[in-house]
Amino acid sequence: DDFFASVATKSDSGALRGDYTHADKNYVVAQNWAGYTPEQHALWRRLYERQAKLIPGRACDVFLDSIKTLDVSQGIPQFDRTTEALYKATGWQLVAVPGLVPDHTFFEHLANRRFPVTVWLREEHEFDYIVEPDVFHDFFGHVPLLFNPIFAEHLQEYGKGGLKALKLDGLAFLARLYWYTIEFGLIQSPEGLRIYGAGILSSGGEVEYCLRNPEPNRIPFQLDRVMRTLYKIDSYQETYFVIRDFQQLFDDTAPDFTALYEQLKAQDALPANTLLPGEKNFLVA
Ligand code: HBI
Ligand code: FE
Repeated sequence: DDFFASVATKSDSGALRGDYTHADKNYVVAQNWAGYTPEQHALWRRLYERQAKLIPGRACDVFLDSIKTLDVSQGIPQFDRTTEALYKATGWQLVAVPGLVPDHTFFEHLANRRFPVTVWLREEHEFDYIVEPDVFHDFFGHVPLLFNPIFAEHLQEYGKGGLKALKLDGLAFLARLYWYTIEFGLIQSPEGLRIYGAGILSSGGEVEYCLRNPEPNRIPFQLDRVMRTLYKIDSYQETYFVIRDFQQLFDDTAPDFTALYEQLKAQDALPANTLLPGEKNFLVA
């Protein structure tokens, strides 16, 4: 269907990884945890160890507390076991998926507090960089923050917003919001800027780059500015947006976006490296 055609053009290989033949109508599959090889668990451990060395003093406290509690350093986690703890904490469940799923399906899951987690793990040669989300990106990057009640609430609202955006032809704007927060967001802390974006937290090089390199912009989160700003999918970000706290993310994205989408459709998108006159640019520590 058009989903596979659209994603096939997006992904380099011209086809989707993952086995979609057993997926149900919500693209959910069995995780088949027993099917992972010792080599795959070893690769997970090496990915985990790489990130565990990088995140102290850089990831936000919510992430650091949650990843410790999750206790998944020894191998690829069993999603159902995590769901038991997660459901008690914030009412979210993990659902195993073969890989990228159609936008509508993705939003439908989020709107019902189900987070889709890819079942396959990258190959050895993708240790440093991978195009599509794999189980390490989805689980290590995204799952820890789902234990935070405010963030969990926001992500469900984001899912509901996605279903509305599809009807309003606002998906491109909403994807930028997702990109610059859930995937590449920074957050203020008393000790300085910290990371909450999954795309950064699951990557080897961007953890250091996003906080320390003088090159990229780091500007305060402002919804319309984020939704106007283009992003890079195959290099480090040229701009990071900084929230004060998760309450701000929830509050600022709570209103209906219909009028904002109409306003944005009448404006030019901004290049990823834009810094507008008067905009505050956080200095690197
Ligand atoms: N599917 N499994 C999966 N994971 C994602 O993060 C994902 C997706 N489908 C669509 C999508 N993300 C993005 O296009 C959203 O912004 C809609
Ligand atoms: Fe992601």
